[in-house]
Amino acid sequence: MQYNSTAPQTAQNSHPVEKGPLHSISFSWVWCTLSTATLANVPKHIDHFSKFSPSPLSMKQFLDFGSTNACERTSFAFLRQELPVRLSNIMKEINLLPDRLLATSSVQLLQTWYIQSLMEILEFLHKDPEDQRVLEMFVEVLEAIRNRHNEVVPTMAQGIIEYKDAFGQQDAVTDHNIQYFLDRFYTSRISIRMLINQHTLVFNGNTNPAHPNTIGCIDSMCDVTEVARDAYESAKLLCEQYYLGAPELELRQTNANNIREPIQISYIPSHLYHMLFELFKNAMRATIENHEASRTLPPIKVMIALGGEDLSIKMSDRGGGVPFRKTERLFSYMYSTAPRPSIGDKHRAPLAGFGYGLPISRLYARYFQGDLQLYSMEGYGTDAVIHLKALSTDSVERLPVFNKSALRHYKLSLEADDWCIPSKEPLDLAVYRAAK
Ligand code: W6P
Repeated sequence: MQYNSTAPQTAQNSHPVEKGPLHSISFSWVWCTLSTATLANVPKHIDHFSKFSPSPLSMKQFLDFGSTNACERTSFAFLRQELPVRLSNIMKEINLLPDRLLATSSVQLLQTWYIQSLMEILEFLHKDPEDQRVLEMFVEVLEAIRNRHNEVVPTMAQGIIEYKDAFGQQDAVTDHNIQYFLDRFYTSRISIRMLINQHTLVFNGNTNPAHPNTIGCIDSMCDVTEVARDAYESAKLLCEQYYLGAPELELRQTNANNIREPIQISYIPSHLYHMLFELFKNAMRATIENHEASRTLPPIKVMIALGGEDLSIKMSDRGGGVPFRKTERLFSYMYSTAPRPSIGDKHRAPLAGFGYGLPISRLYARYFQGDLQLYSMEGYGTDAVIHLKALSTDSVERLPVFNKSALRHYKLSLEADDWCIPSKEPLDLAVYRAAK
């Protein structure tokens, strides 16, 4: 089974809400592909559309839209408003990044992509939804936009590297701000690609005969166990290539609703696969590196449980674990941004982590109101748990919105901590005894 991302759309109105102060974007030579008149209006458009809050869609809305009365015109009318809203909201936040990060060529390039894509969608605001050629052109433009943004994650990572190289490891506040921004930025990207994928897949007329329950990139009967086995097999191949062996998989499951039924939920198989593949790679690497001396490898144990509200997946390894103090780092973009291996770098393990794999997997889980958490016991192993919503009515997009409260996060400055700093020196109690 292939796990290509997909996504649909639904009709909903966005409601204008009061937002924080407006920030104009700065111009740069890289935007020379757009006409002067268009360029001059960019900040105006961003200001306008960022005043709307994104409209989160539920899994059920995505599914309804793609199935029964799928209406391309309605989808088109929704997207030509909603995509500019989501793009403009995050463009406002890009502009709040530290000046020295904003000024890197990577972030500048990335901004040109966002501006170009925004302007291309705005072209459709005056076009007639009843015209079939308009609808066809829209699909083509969306596909071009998706391709334009393919390299956003490594490009942004490159910007962070340039920033780190120039200014050294940053303080905790910068680190926090970058974490806050990237979580929102990548979530926004996931959601925009979801919308684009659903529209282009649903209205290109090609249903997948192997998966009749698939609507765009959503499988209304996504078999979680099957995806877990697939992810295990791919990670195992990589692992065997590099380490000449791989831990076994022990998979158990329980369906509390009906013990005989397979575990199926409405979900995006590619998102689930992405998360599980990432967790398997980490678990395998930890297991092998922790058992180099022994001849047997402890298996990776996966437990899948479906309840009335949650679908939970726990993956347990005996890879020696991570000290509690360091577990947060596994999700830190700043901390895990290392220069990309040059082409032909044979020394880099294919399983080498942690990169952006874990933080982005957590974003996938959170995107539909789930989560991904790590519980590690140093000296023993790690449990990684994915919680997803079992009901399609609970699976609603979790989207960032640019407002006053978001703005406040970026304006946080370095203040004294409100918790004491533990002294490294032992307290000299004799001083107190003498004072009595
Ligand atoms: C480890 C570190 C880690 C991260 C994610 C998943 C599993 C594991 N195991 O030792």
